[in-house]
Amino acid sequence: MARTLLAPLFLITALCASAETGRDAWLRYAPIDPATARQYHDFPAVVFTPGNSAVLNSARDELVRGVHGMLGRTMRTESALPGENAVLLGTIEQIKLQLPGWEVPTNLSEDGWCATQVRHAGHHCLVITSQTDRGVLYGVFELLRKITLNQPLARWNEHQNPCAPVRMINQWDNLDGSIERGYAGKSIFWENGHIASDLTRVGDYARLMASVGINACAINNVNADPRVITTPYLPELKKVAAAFRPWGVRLVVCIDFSSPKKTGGLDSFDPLDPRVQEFWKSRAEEIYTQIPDFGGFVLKADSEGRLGPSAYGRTHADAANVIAHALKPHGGLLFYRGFVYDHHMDWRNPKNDRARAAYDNFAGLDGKFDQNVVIQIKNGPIDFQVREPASPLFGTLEKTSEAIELQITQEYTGQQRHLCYLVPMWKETLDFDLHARAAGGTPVKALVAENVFHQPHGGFIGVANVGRDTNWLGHHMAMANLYGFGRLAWNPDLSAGQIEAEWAELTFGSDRKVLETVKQMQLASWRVYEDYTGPLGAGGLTDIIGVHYGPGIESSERNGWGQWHRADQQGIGMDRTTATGTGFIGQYSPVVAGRYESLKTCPDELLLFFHHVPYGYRLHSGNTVIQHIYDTHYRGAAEVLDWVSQWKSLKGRVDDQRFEDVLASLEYQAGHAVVWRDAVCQWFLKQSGIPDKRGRAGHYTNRIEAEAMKLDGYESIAINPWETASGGRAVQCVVSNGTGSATVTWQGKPGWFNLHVQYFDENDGISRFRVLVSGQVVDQWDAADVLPSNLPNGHTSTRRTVRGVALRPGDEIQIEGRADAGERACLDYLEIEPAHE
Ligand code: GCW
Repeated sequence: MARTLLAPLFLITALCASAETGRDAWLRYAPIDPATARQYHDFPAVVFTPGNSAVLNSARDELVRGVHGMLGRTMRTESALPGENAVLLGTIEQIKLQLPGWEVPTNLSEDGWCATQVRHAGHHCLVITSQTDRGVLYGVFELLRKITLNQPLARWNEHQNPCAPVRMINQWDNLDGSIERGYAGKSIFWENGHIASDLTRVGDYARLMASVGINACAINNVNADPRVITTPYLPELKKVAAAFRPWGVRLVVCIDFSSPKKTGGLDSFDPLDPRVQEFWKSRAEEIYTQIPDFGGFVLKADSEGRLGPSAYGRTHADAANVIAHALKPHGGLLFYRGFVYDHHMDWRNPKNDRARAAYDNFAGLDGKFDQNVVIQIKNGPIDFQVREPASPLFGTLEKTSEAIELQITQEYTGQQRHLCYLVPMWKETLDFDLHARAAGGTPVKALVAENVFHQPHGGFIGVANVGRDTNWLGHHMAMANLYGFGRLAWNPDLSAGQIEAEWAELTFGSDRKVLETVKQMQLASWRVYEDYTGPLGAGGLTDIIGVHYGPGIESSERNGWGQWHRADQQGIGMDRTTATGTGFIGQYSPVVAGRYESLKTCPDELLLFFHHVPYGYRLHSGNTVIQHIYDTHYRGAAEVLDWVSQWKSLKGRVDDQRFEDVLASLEYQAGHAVVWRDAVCQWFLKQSGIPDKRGRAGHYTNRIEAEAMKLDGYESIAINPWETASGGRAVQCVVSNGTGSATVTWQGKPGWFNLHVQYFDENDGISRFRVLVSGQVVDQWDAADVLPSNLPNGHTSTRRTVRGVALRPGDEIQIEGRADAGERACLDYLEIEPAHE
């Protein structure tokens, strides 16, 4: 008997015209072109789901929702096998009961799915099946993706198995609702010390995760608050698990190793103390009583001030195993982070090297970890820098499950204010052959995914840090990284281009010009970001001991954090050779080590990661190191500027809201890329004393320094670090809450010009600026952005462009600033360039 359902809420909301806010991300299900839709004319009108579980219901409802959105048809849902063509969704066992004699035509691993066409009683069935409910859901998402991408379905027979069982997101959310290294607002999980009262966004997030095959999520910071696993919090965690469950996502939490002492009433957290063992056992038991499908724990120990086994002279294996042992009876995993290093290292000792730490700490423990321990290893040996080689630890652990940790949140790559598509970077690591001790190639993707060494729990872990901002990550384009992470975790053989093409069409529709433009920007963006921020594997030149955003070239030196690039007046780079350096290269297998050790074979892009060379050293490209620094920084900044005009050409082809959002981001990025370019070029010019042979670095022909203008109410100040302001200086209002003006008289030719005003938009006030030409206001704005500093520096330096201003000789150009609260309306310079547009 047919079942009549009340129209689900989504159908009602779908009928109301809605703006494209980005909230739906790549699951928009926008109507497809009627001409293309014709190929789906025969798509069944009915969906039948023999089983009845939360996940299968999600699969069914998602199918109805997607088909409704894209094809404008509302599928009927049936509770018995219908006597007409239908889509059948169910596990293999369930489908067998419905279609006697039917056999699944292929081998499926857990979560793998199969789509197949079956004739039954004269009718045609599209069967989507799997061993698990979750796999069926994944198959439905694939079907909907195919419709969005206009791919034929009539003879769709396909199966896919995920490359690895672990496909997990980590969120670094704190219980007070803030997010460590999160750039898109407050936590969707936590507020005021508790789980958020409204978990709608959590359910939506789980849906996004499921759509790309992610099956677990850790919802609190690895710098963990020990309260999370205490009894009062369990009912709260249970609510999150319930919001995740319909989407097949398992809840995982991060723990504090000293919990037995901090919250367990013990005087010790020694992993070998039986009372401590009992503590972990009882925690696990209590959690699993409430949340039977709980995924496990993530542990950051002995790292960046977190307590760990070293407090008792115990090993990481001792620490991991005491907890893994407690989780084992319940099927839980313990993710132990390989990110262990000493952040008080003596920088004066040239043999010290943070890059060595993960290997030095873990390689010797291979074979000592319990089966349900997974070592969670960052892609590179340092810390998510814009360019790093693959961590040698991947190739070394043979008897231990390992997962690669990738950073979706752009901590060191522009914090979602800069467009930077990271999939090409991840692919380089995943495809890199470490020549480990196994037959055949051993690219990182095989080591973590295909279990070359037959370890059971390998996979992928992505640090996402989505927040409450409507579009999840704060920049529409950044969602390609979240999407791409999930797609790679499912199938690391996909190319960066394939993933980008899918994502772009799902996100923006099928307009060829839009797709082509987005593709060019996305695929170039990592290289472009690297171009204007950091050279040749030296790492990012950002403010290492601060917020990791703007330039801060010396911040990495002369401290214990170990992100040294060792740039001085003669040269730059870390000598990590075995011959004369820290010996890090010796952690790689001989083939790889040989390639990096020799200057002849070391690739340019990692030269300064492995070697210290003089500025005049000639790269394989033929350029000298110093000239490469100048050239790439100018090239990178110019490319971002070009993106602005490319994007503008899409007006009318992308919905207004996302068009304007992306345009504003790109314009900001173009300005900040100039800040980066100038900071790096100024600094290296001064250090090396070697001029830019193209005459750009240090010479800004169209620029008038604010401190050189006629000042009234403004005073000249030094900026720290000096390289983050043009000439090291800027001006600020003399009086807080006062006003100032900086004036200059135009002495060039008459014509149309663009005026670039470089000012500092701190987060401790909202100053107001006006630009006047001979008394007429040509622009005004509030400096209302919330950039990560309350000082004038490279984090806050911002560019405002006033386009198409007519200037005649003798015109007075005046910039007025009105200070507010702690922000003194600081100005760096004015740049005047002929308008070509
Ligand atoms: O890169 C560093 C980040 C820290 C982070 C740490 C880690 C959560 O700056 O914010 O701490 O890595 O990965 O543990």
